Amino acid sequence: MLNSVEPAKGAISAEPEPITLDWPATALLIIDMQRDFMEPGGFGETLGNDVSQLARAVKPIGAVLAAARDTGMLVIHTREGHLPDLSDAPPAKLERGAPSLRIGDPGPMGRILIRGEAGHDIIPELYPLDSEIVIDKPGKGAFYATELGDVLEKYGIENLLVCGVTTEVCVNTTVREANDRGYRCVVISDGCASYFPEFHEMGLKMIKAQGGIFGWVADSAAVLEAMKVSTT
Ligand code: TIU
Repeated sequence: MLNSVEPAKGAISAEPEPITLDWPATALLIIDMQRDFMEPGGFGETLGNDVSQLARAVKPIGAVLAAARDTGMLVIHTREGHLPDLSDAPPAKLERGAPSLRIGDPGPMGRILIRGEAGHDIIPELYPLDSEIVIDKPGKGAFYATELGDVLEKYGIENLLVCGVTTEVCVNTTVREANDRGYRCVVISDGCASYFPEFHEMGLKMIKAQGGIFGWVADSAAVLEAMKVSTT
């Protein structure tokens, strides 16, 4: 190939450049694959969104999750949501916009974006195993007001494979938080989705631009190939 460097064996073919990860120091971080965002009647739809836009991320995430489980990689799932008394929900979030239902209102899957309700839980296809870590977060970023930083330190994690929804909101916010804390983030492009396809595309571009200003972007096939080569 002209003007291109062959990636090292086991490297992920990523943009802006291939990256080789120390796999024991790598975790899979799956952001907010909750019924509230993915299914009709949840928080995402109350904001006026077409939730069917997010379905495309489920299969690629499922494939990487299966590989991570096979290799014993640390798997962390996050969920955005609030305590039933809304004490962790700032008025600025509760009052925002003109949704059809507000956070805490009763909906078809229970109270909107409230911990413990059916809509708050993770979709069955990607449901966490008992051995996996679930981080409940009140904000868009997974580090804000959570134990995520302590968990990553405890397990000696330096690198994150990041996927989930939505690309430009909770995925991007979390990647920016992680990048400032010194983690190398590889965002799985087809394992993320947005209600707005153009925001998905730009959200990924923002991460990998300027030499990877926030991290790297690779598709699930590239991540799976590197995981396979590294463990065989
Ligand atoms: N609305 C939207 O695109 N996303 C969120 O509110 N939260 C997450 O991205 N999880």
